[in-house]
Amino acid sequence: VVVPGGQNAETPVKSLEKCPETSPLLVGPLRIEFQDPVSLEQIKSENPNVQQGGRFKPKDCLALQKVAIIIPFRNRDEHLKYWLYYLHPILQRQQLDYGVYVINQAFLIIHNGCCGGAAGTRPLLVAAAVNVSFFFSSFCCSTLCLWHLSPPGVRESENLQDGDVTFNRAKLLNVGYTEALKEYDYDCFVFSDVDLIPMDDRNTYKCFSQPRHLSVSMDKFGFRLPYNQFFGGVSSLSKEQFLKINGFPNNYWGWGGEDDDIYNRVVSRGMSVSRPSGEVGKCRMIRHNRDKKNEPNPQRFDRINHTKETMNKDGINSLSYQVVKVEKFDLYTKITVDVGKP
Ligand code: UDH
Repeated sequence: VVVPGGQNAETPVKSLEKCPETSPLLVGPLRIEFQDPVSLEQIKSENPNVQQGGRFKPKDCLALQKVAIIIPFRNRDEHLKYWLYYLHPILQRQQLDYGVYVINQAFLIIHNGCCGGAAGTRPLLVAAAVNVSFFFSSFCCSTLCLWHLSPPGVRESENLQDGDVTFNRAKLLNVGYTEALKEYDYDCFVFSDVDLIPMDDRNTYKCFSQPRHLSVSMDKFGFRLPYNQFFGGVSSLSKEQFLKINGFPNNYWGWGGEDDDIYNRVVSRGMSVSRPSGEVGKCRMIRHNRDKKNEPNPQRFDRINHTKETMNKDGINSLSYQVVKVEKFDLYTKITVDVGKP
């Protein structure tokens, strides 16, 4: 297809053809291991076509989908390096127009008088943070003290704390969906744990006519589905599918249950879960100990019994959070957010 309007009026530009349904660049099974350390410099130099913020689109064809990859995150930098090392080459071979968004959970404490700067006149703004603010007022200068001006003439400090509040995976994924859409017109969202790596590049990180579960045969579970309704690890939903289920629940604090709630949402809206074959869906998980402040959520069993009643009011329509920082790194965009506490 030739369209007018190239570099000058006489030079027509060849418009891009759509990429094929199955990328010709795929190689199939991959060797995945976590013995040797990898560095961000190495990953960057091996992926010269990845743009700042972890963006890529194929040069020779028009990608079929615009995919935002959303990773819930806190204190897993080693895992993230392996994820970037393995996934960037795979996603490029899959000919996707994609961006990588790491949604980092932090807890923002705002108070004044920190770091010896001009003391503000406003009282402590975040009452919930008082119990830890004493600790931070002693250490903030050497840790994570951000300065900003607000309102005019009043200088406040904001302390970021990253470990003391219970983790909330599903809420971070809702944040990722919302923030990615502010940046680009994504039509597909892949939600991936930071420690899961596909072992076959035919497991395409894109969306399908039904919500998709991609991490179907994890080494951790003996390369089998642990149970039929399992929807944890890596999944994809189109924008339309995501909105049909009102996004994900915001009130699962701690480990477990939120993936089952998402499964219930999908089914209760008349959709089903699509999956690759067990062979193509093989993946490795980076072994790790249980994280601090991500203990099993004792309320999860009760909550997943009530998804149908709760999903209309708890989801993307009730999401609230505060963006603390957006950082554009070479290989990914890191969005640090305060999602509150239980
Ligand atoms: N995560 C962090 N930091 C934390 C906790 C969790 O980054 O402190 C993120 C990370 O992306 C991780 C994901 O949340 O990969 C899931 O947490 P996890 O790795 O502790 O979960 P786990 O490996 O679960 O235990 C994988 C299968 C869950 C089966 C659930 C059955 N319903």
